[in-house]
Amino acid sequence: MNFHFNNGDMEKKFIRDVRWFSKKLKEELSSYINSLPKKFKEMILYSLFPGGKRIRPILMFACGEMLGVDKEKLFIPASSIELIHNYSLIHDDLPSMDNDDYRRGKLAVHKKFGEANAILIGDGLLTLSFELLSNWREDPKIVNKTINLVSKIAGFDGLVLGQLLDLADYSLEKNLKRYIYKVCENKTAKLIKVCLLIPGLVARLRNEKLKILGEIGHKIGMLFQITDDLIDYISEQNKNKLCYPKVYLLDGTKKIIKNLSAEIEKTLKYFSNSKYFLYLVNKIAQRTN
Ligand code: GRG
Repeated sequence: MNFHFNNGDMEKKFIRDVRWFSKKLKEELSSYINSLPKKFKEMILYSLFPGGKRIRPILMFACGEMLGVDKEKLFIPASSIELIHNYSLIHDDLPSMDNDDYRRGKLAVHKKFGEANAILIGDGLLTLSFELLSNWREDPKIVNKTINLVSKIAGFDGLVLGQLLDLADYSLEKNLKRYIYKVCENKTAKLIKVCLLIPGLVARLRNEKLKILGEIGHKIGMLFQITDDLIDYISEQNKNKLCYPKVYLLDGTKKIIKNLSAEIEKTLKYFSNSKYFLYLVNKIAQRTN
């Protein structure tokens, strides 16, 4: 990718946005959880703060910037997506799923507070994400469309399907490449795609442009997961896990990453003011952790 702007400034903007989002999320949540017993509040806050990279909400804001939608307007759906993402990680770490003891450099929620609490905190975050959306002060048609999209990708047309496929035997889907694509698309890409579709809806894009945005979102989502597979593979984590480098080998995987990045950059020509967005895409493609 070619960069004609100062990456340092873009990184500062990214860090500012992450801080802005995290602070505002904590404030927003307080009205929903303040009356809970201290122990329960502690578990919720532990699972969300300081949090991870916050790449999904920031991608949503950067996409909004491209379309002339202020990030304030997108704060509620961005929070909703971040809660769903965090719920999925809490459940993914459970002994019955990936059985991971650590997440983001600290004990996984089930290790810190016990398995039953981790299941319940995950369930609570998932339902809270929809409560937030239902309280979003936006055109009711856009709110309704967003709830419809988000509920689909959180369930059997997205995360849950991806996780079911991931836990199942890959012989379910005879073709190995097709199987790994489906896992990646459902487990990761669809949630990221929605992060672009929501600003598109708020900006009232016409269907053709919304479709292009969806395609970019899908490719960024695939790019994110394939890069994640590559990082895990190189660091020899999850050695037995089926992943892109296992199927396409290292060179093949790097080529897929390169091609996806180039295709995204090319399609971005349909949008103006895409500097920050492009910076994030590049950050995803080149990340090492
Ligand atoms: C429905 C329980 C359930 C799970 C759905 C999303 C998912 C399937 C499982 C989560 C585990 C996982 C490896 C998902 C793939 C997407 C991914 C790489 C998640 C990690 O996202 P980051 O790197 O996390 O954005 P941070 O910590 O930065 O927020």
